[in-house]
Amino acid sequence: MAIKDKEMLKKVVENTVEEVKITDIHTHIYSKDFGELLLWGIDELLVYHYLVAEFFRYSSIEYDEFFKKTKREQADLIWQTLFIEHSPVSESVRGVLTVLKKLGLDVESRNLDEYRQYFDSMELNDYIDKVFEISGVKEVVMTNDPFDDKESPVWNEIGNNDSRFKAALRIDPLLNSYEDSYNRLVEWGYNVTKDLDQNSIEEVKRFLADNVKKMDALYMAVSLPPSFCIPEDSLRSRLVENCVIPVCRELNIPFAMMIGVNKLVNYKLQLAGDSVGKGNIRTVEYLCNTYPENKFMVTMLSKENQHELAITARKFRNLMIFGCWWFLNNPSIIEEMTRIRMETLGLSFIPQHSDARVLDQLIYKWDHSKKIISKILIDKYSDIMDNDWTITEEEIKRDIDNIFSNNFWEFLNK
Ligand code: HDL
Ligand code: ZN
Repeated sequence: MAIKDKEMLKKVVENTVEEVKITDIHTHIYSKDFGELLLWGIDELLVYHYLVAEFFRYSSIEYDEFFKKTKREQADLIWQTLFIEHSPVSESVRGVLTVLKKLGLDVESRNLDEYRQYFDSMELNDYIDKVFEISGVKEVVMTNDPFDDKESPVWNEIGNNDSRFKAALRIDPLLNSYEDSYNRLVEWGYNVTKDLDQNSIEEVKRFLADNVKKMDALYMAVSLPPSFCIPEDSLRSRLVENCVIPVCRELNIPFAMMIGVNKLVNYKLQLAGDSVGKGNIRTVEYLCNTYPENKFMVTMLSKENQHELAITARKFRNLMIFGCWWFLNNPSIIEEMTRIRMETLGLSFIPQHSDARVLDQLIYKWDHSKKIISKILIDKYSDIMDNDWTITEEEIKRDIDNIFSNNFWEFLNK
């Protein structure tokens, strides 16, 4: 049915975005099969590394004294500092309130123990269903690391039995510290050497293919420093061009590069200790140009990389850009990035992923982003209506299904 006026437009876009079934293409959550690796509940929400970093801005407690505390004790400290002693206005802190409100809890009570009782009463299978239902997420892609000693036994003994959880093969240790990780491959029966001779190249390819098949991984992924550069005289450059690219092409899966992480600038903050740096867009250009038969998914961590990344996506149809990653996942930046992308690429990109580390975060990360994306879509449809373009409800649903899910699956199946 044709959209008659701007009031109808607003209602249709907001309702359609509210109802859309989302494919969340990058998360750190796990299906129930992975046991304690699946984090959920109020204390995990409170000790999320985004809140830990913010907590230390107010607290003079020694880092290791904090990390020695139990999660509950850490959560108590964070609740008192970031919610009670200071108003919870930052994105990840207010996100906790969004989760509580969407779950129907009494946010006004500020009663942490009451919230704990609610989560303690939850049965995990039912709670996973509830979180997917409230957030509108239909499926998530996990981050699956064969070098993780807690995760790999699950793949070897149980496997993933929840079809809502898809796999992605994460290879940071292989690409970013081969000199340390190669001996793990030797342990696992891959005949590789530290200097990555030709036989090692073939063995690394076998390792990659074996793991993609074991996990049924949808793509291969790696996070990379701002200095990431190809071609260059380095093990990482050789591994990407001689191992990752050929195996991804052979298996017809994308290679996802997440560029711009400065690891552990403050190691005492542990997971919260990473920072950001501007990446080199020339390397993205080089890979997309040199390997036209390969598919690349790219997200960059620096705000300063976003316009050139969008322009690069205009040059290479084998490049799919995605998400407002990590330090960019703030309303002011999501709005700017999504407007740049929609004005530059139309609807041929993936606007968001949650990066959720705690199951319940799906609720707030998607609630917050859907509101912003709705607003931008209304503006863009309104602009074309001003040019007498008649848009229909069906076309709006088609577009929204595309950016929240189909663009990903169609890119995989190209
Ligand atoms: O490397 C990554 O996938 C990042 O998302 C890191 O896991 C980071 O710690 C994070 O959780 N960002 O949201
Ligand atoms: Zn991540």
